[in-house]
Amino acid sequence: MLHRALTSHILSAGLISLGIAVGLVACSAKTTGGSAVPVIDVKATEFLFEPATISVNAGTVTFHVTNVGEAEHEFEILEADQVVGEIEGLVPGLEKDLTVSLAAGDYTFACRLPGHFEQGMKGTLTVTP
Ligand SMILES: [Cu+2]
Repeated sequence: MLHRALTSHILSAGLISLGIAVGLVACSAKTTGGSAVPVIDVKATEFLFEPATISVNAGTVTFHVTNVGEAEHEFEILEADQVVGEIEGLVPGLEKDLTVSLAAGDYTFACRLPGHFEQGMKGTLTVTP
């Protein structure tokens, strides 16, 4: 009798802590403030971005962009032809953060300095709900 009661107590305690763990994971993935903002590292060089394809969850995202090239670049996030956020004046060696709040949808990112976009400084950004 005692053994049976103890077992069911342990079992329900296990289920409760599992529920808490799942809740925490779901929560941190959706958090829009605090320290849980995902950081995406992007490298800019002549004449491309690495990676050129990025996928993130909707919400607040920080893009940490480093110019590893030898020319000045910029990093613009666009939804159709609307600029959602940008980093300008990214001289060689400089790294800058851009934090934006993104709704689900298809975006592009680009360096629109003369000739750069045309030579391949662009990428696609997919934001999933
Ligand atoms: Cu550029």
